[in-house]
Amino acid sequence: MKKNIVTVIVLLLCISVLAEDGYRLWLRYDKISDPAVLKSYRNHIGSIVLPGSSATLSIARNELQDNLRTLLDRNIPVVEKIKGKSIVAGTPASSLFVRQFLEERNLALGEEGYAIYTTTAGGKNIIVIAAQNDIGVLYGVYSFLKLLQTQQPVQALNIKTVPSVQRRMLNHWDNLNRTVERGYAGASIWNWHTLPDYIDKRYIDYARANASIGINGTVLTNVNANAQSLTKEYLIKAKALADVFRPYGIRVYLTARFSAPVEIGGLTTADPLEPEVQNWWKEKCKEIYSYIPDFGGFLVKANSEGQPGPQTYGRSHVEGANMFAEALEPYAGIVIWRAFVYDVRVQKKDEHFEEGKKEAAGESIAAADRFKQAYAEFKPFDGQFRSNVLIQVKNGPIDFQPREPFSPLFGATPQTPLTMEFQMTLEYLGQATHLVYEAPLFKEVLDADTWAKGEGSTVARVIDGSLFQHKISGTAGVANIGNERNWTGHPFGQANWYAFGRLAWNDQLTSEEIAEEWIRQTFSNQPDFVDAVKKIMMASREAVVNYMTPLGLHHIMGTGHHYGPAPWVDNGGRADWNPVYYHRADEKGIGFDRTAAGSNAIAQYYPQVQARWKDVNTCEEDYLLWFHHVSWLHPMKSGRTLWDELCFRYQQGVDTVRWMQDTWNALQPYLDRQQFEQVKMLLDIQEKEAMWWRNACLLYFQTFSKRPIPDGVEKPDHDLEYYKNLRFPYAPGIGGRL
Ligand code: BDP
Repeated sequence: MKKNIVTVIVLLLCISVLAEDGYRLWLRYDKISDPAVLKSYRNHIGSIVLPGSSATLSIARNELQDNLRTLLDRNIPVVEKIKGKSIVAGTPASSLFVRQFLEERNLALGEEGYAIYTTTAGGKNIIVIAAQNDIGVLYGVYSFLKLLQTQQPVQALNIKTVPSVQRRMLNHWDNLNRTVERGYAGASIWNWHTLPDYIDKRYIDYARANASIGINGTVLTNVNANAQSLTKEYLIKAKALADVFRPYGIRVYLTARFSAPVEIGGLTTADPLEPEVQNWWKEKCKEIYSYIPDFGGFLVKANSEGQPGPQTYGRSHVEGANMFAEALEPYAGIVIWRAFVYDVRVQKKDEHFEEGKKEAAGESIAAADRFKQAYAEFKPFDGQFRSNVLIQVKNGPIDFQPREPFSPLFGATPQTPLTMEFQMTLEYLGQATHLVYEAPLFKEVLDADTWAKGEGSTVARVIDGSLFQHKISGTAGVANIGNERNWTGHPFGQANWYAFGRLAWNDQLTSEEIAEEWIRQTFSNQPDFVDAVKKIMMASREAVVNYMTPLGLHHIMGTGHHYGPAPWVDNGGRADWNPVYYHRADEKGIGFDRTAAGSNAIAQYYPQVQARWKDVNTCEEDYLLWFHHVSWLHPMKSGRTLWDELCFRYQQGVDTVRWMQDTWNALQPYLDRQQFEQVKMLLDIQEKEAMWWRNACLLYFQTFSKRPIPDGVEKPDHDLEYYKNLRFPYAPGIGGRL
């Protein structure tokens, strides 16, 4: 009996060790499951020739050897001499063969690009992974391993790829006490307390994961910055991380608190025009570069949501940003200055409510509209920033909503390079409990045409610098990473990290292609499984739009924590923190009039873009309530009234989640129990919350529309008061606010 119990315990332990807990991300490299594919790989891969002793080349060699061993279930020796079936990898400096190969083909691979070709050496077939620099070799190695993991043919390779954007960065909103602003996946992975002496294995695994998708920068600290991170003590800690990341091609950046010269420097002012302040930052940069010679630069949130900035001293964003730029210039560092700003004049709630009241009385239309602020503040400065300044713009004009029109700043500043800011942490899209694949959101924005220089002036071309011929380019994603075992809380959160990196490297990839790569590496190559999961992922973004904010509704989430529906909230600290400010529902209709008759925010777009949205009768329905206050009885394309359509969209969102649940449940045979159960439980929460969103929003909006919920839409199971009374004092993600 006792023996049996022991056996059971041992078995359970083995299962739990073997269980797929998500830690390995998309870098699993398990044995190729398809015997025919495995055989073909074994026939084509016989040895590794990867000379060179740099840290990066050593990593590349080890990655290749270690992972080929598990993928092919046999040892692939590292040798010096090229033979048939060799994989030859290197740069012109590390390998004569690669030098000749690149010279013959004249491939332009730039600083970080790589080529993977099937070619011949001495009449024998070999595979070459070639790059100009060591980091390109490492990228090429990960890319080659991906081909194997996704079971692609390797007989006739001719891949050549260079990144779309230069600075491909994660932004961590991590605080020094390990809380994470808008973090839903545990504590910060940076353990500042034990740095610099203790190097957590996670730091290395983090670097590997990022390098495998081409991410080459990380901002370690929250945009709501803490000056302490710039003290010597913390710089030494940051240096330890930079040392770990460097061989993986990843540079470290820090957020700079504008008032740091006062807070940690003992000065009485942080005025950017004061020589002593300028000097303080120059000395600080000198110090930083003495620890981290390849430090990327500063990310700055200034004069936004209470953060100090140049306006605190009567100076402009240009004066502030250029002060940092000058201090960083000798070291080739850059300043990434955020455009997520609020006009200081909009700080008093009463002003807004006064405007709102006037508007309701038909006296005047409120010109104030948070939508317009970033453009209004930054467009006039175009051409005035120093050449190492990038302006970082959130994808939409408000704040990471399930769907936003692209920010009108994209295309509006021909002389100023702009960085994209996406958010993987899903603050407003179900956080880490909803399955939402963001690549379609990213693509929708990147592919949008700004018309800045005629047709084809896409946001992607603004960002990659090609539209206006900028010398620097960048893209950033607010990380969804924490110390949860599987890194992102929701196992599918990993797909958003992955998709961000892949699109930063190649903005031409489709959402489907990226999903497929990720699924095959993360779960399984079984075609039926891949197809089904891809369908779930591709449907998920539209689902969240429908059950949260259909038809162009936005920012109607619970104030503060942004968890759950709260369209009724009207007592937030600032008018534009209130859902009622955004949906403007009344007896006549719903939506924010941003046409010439309203706030006229639409005028910030080029005329061809305005044409997409300016007429209530032809406006794309996905954006309708972003730009128009629309009658409840307005006829929609479906033939329904706006009210009925709204109800149907909410229901459709719920129905899609149920379809996702059914589809997932049918996939159980393909999955490890833990993987299956985890996602199943989360989808159950998602369904519950989708119903909550539908019920709460429809009941509330019905108090204005005064119309019945149409047949075919499930009736709410509680009354409006019930939903209004729900409280979430411990909702995640805000604990770390400074
Ligand atoms: C909002 C978040 C807030 C961030 C802010 C920002 O709610 O926590 O500090 O954006 O981007 O989305 O600065």
